[in-house]
Amino acid sequence: MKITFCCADTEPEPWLAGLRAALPQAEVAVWQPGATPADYAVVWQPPQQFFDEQPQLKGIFNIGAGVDALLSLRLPPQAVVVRLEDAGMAVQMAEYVCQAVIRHFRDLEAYAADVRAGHWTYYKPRQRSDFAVGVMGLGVLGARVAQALAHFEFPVNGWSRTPKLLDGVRGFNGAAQLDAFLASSRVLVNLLPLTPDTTNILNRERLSRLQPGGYVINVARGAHLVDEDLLALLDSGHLAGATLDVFRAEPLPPAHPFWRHLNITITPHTSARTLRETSIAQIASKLMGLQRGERVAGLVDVGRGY
Ligand code: NDP
Ligand code: OXD
Repeated sequence: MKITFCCADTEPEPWLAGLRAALPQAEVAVWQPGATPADYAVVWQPPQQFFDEQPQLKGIFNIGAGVDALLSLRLPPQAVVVRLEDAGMAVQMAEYVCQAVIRHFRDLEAYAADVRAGHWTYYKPRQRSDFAVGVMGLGVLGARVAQALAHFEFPVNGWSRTPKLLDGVRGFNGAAQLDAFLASSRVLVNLLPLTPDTTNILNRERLSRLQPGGYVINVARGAHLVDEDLLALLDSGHLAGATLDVFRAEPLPPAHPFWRHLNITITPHTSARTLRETSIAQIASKLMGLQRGERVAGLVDVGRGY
């Protein structure tokens, strides 16, 4: 069995060593143009040429949860696409989102600025009941985030395509319930996959429906958010701020206004990192399952887009 590895921005050697250790029966090599055909591919944002040269692939393993970049390519039609499910990302996402919600709710940014200026100041505590958090996307990551927020006793709303029952989370689903979900939320957390249905979903019309003083946390994909609509709603005062981890262009271009906006906190697409060892163990286990002819978890529905 041959495995080809083609991952942008990823040091290949530790991955190759880990894959060889987990799958000793496999030949694992970094893809080069013109390389001999492989059975399986381990990829992150490969070029189209990679698939054009490998029409025989049986399975494609994406070393991330989101498959939007992969599905924008022409893939061999018979190959199954398998994504990472959690693999250590859910707890990271819960940490990141909870800290962003809590930093805003507890005015920690303002306290830090005051302390830097040598001021000993108090702000009036906010009411938790006024801080309903809406989580868009209740999949592997969104469900974990929603439950972590519920443990901090925030009122939590969740929105998904199909109905979901999660403890401590008021569920909304489908396009028909989106407005009600937004109107019930003050803080909005985006954990949707990027698909034709969700591109630009965080636009002026939708964000205006959040409760006044709304706060946006985008940890999914930059193309979910219409940047200028967010800026306009911050300027108008309808939104109080945003924490953004993902952007339409990454790295965020130096002239982009998000860099300098006082009410926007940015991080460089780091809210939930791919953890190599956990990911290799998951890929190896699913690959062996496929070899045995089993139906493995985490298969991407290419038509649906996630
Ligand atoms: P999942 O596929 O497990 O979950 C997706 C969720 O979105 C599901 O609940 C699904 O609904 C819902 N959904 C999809 N389309 C729609 C729609 N049109 N309307 C309403 N709900 C919809 O994904 P993950 O939780 O694993 O990951 C989510 C995203 O997080 C990834 O696609 C990726 O873009 C991003 N991500 C970002 C990272 C970062 O570092 N910033 C790291 C990892 C992931 P249903 O349950 O009904 O199918
Ligand atoms: C992912 C990501 O999709 O890191 O896993 O963005």
